[in-house]
Amino acid sequence: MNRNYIAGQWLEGVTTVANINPSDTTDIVGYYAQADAAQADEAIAAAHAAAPLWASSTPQQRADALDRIGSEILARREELGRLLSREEGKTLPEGIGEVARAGNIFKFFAGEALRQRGDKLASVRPGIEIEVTREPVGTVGIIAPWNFPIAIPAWKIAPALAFGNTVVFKPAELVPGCAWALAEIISRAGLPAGTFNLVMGRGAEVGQALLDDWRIDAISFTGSVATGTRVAQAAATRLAKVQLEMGGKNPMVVLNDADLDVAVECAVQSAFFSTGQRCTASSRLIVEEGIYKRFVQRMRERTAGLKIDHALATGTDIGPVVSGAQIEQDLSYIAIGQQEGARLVHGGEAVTRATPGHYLTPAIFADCSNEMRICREEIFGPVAAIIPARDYEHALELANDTEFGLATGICSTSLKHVQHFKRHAQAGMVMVNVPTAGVDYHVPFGGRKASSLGSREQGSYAAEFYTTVKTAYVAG
Ligand code: UN1
Repeated sequence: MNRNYIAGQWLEGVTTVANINPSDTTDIVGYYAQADAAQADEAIAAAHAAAPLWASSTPQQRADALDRIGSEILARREELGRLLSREEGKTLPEGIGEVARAGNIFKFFAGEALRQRGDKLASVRPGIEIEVTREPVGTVGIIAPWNFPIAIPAWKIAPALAFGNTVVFKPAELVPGCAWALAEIISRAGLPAGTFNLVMGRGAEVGQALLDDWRIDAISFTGSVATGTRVAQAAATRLAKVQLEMGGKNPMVVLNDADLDVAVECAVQSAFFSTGQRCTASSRLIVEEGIYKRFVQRMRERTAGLKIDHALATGTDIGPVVSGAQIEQDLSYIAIGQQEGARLVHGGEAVTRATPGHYLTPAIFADCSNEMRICREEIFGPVAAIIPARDYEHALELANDTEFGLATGICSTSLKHVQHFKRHAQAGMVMVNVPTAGVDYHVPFGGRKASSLGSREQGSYAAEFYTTVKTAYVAG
């Protein structure tokens, strides 16, 4: 049984849960401790008590610890990638790729710990000098989703530690395996006891404890808009710093002058890979009339050639949906799309394979209207809606007509339209002739509107959330 890590000790939980493989529901990945609110309280107390010591650690200590963590993750990428794919259901190459990303993130923030920034300025008053420096925020509560079981925890935990904060990490209930493996690696990196704590458990209990406790100075959350809104409300009540990454309904615009191969590849990858379970997935494909028929045809052909099977089987392109509840949600949206009058041109069916798992063929809806629920609400599954557009201006209008604003894409060979789109797309990230999903790890990540709240994650921009600025006035 895999235990929680609190104040430098591995502790039993109050209960345990089985971690079930979505590719084969008879396969139990392991049993994991479940903390309750009292144990979350212990973790918060430990992190709070450890904060002054870690805040006064040297940049070298922090860089060394993060570098050690990153090196071990990278060295074990095959093994951890297999664990990730087994518990979450993305394919093995995707699992290994994600683990490598997590390792590289720790390496990047090892460097960031050393690259400190500050300003020294003259005052407007005589004889006074000003210094602007950054200090740790204190203790950070990290609440992660299930769809990137190691990369998202990495891109929150690494900057938190790099900038001198202590951490209480609550992973998603569906993916304790990678969270535990990551915690185990961190536990051997030489951090003082209490600097990093793992509490696995239910959102309603452990997550809520992090939201409500005054000793948690900042909360970084990735998940749904509904939960994110509750996180923001709780943080506002006690004026805690908050950073939210939530949903998307990301558009991919395909213009008449697009390279059709590139456009179809971008669409298929963004919409269906990782089983469409990415907040950066392209779920609305907005296609100009002149290329519309050919695009729909090619998209169907390419999707029909994809192999939907066990995440660990060789040659699988798309693994299962993560859970029974999620496939129910996907299927109910597919039914809604049909009721709304969208034309289902491919897939959308629960299918069986050699092992019992949550297998769903990717669904392509054509002739959609942007007003349909399948074009407005995040489904978080392999469901793509193709929407016809009269011309570029109409496509841009449709792309921006959404409550979300995470990633947006355009496939075109026209410099004029690409430049215009980059400026006028209402999203945090714009992708030109590349998929909307699958981002780099060293540059800012985040969105606008209902997709994000607070400052950006990743890259040097992460410092904004994980530090607080101090302005010192010194008279000589
Ligand atoms: C990616 O597309 O590479 O939950 C990352 C998500 C995002 C991460 C996407 N926060 O899907």
